[in-house]
Amino acid sequence: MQNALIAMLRRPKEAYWRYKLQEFKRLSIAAGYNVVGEIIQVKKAPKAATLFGRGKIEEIKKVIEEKGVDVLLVYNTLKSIQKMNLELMTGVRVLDRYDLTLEIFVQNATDAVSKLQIELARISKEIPYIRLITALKHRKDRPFIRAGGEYGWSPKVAELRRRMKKIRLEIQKHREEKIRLIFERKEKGFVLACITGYYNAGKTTLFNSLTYENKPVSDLPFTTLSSKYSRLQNSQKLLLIDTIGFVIDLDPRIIKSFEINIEDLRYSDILILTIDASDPLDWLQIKTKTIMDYLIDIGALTSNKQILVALNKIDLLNDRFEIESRRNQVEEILMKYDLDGRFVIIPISAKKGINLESFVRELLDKASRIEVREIKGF
Ligand SMILES: Nc1nc2c(ncn2[C@@H]2O[C@H](COP(=O)(O)OP(=O)(O)O)[C@@H](O)[C@H]2O)c(=O)[nH]1
Ligand SMILES: [Mg+2]
Repeated sequence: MQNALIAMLRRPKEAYWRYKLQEFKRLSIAAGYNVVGEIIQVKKAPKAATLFGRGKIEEIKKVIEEKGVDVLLVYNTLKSIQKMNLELMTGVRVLDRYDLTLEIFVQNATDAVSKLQIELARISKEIPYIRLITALKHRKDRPFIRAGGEYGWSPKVAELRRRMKKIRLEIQKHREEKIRLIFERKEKGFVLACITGYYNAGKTTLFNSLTYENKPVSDLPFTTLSSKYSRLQNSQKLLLIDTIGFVIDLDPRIIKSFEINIEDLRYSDILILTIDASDPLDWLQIKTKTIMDYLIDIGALTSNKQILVALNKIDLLNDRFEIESRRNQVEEILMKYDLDGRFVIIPISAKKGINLESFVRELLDKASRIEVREIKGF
């Protein structure tokens, strides 16, 4: 196992950075690293060429030497020049959160489409890096000629661009097929209920306990990459879908490269928003807001969508009052979104099987409303 040092640059007034750091640590572990330390720099603005300041880099170098670090994991998203300089200065491999997320994806991807999507995300990050290296090389070869755009070209980049184009076409084909399948299911009379939420909220646990499935469950991010489908127990019509989980500060480029999985969220009739009720209150609030904004961004919160909130892991709360208080907090946040009464919050424990009957009752109730609507032709 490789030793990793985590480094983060945060603004003086940055909120929730402790949780973010904690989450980044989970990502690092999920990618298979042994985290040997963390270094944080508090700074108003990052250094253009190195992100961290000179003194901080010296400190990082010292830890790398002392603890036998193989790779530096940087919380922030690095520009190509920053990544290159940090690698040169520290002598170890440098990954930012984008690279790290992709590493986990690579390890967990089982199907061809996920693999293609990952390759695309990889190449789009690799191109500016290669262009930078090429430009610098030219500058060294011909010190009196200024490096201009003309040096940005390299046969490798051209090849990657061709590959990108090919992958895009391929993904587009898969995507059209996927959308066709979704509509075919709808025409057959299925109601689609898509489980969404943060990683570790208990989405897959809920999916397993409502179906006859036994999909892998884990407390690490991105265990579930491609969507899984299964019928609700004792139901002919309700199809449950388990989807990829969200993490905080998710790079929009990564969301975009996982476009195919997002179609499930867009076209489902019901969204089951799974929330970990055992999180500290402020973290629960920011996560709930963030996911609502993501859902709006990707076009999943259309006006016809029914929302069922699974306030999960209530077995970890102290008493009914605490459950009620969490429920009120979530309700308060959701009231700010223009959902006019299209949501219900049900406290449950997916793992312990608490309150699942009422959850299923609500789910079927929502499903029946969708059927009525469709028959009436709305
Ligand atoms: N205590 C408790 N743990 C749960 C509950 N639901 C899920 N978990 C645990 O939370 C972790 C993440 O579960 P998983 O279903 O993989 O979450 P996902 O990432 O949202 O799919 C696992 O360790 C589960 O055993 C619950 O209701 N109560
Ligand atoms: Mg899962």
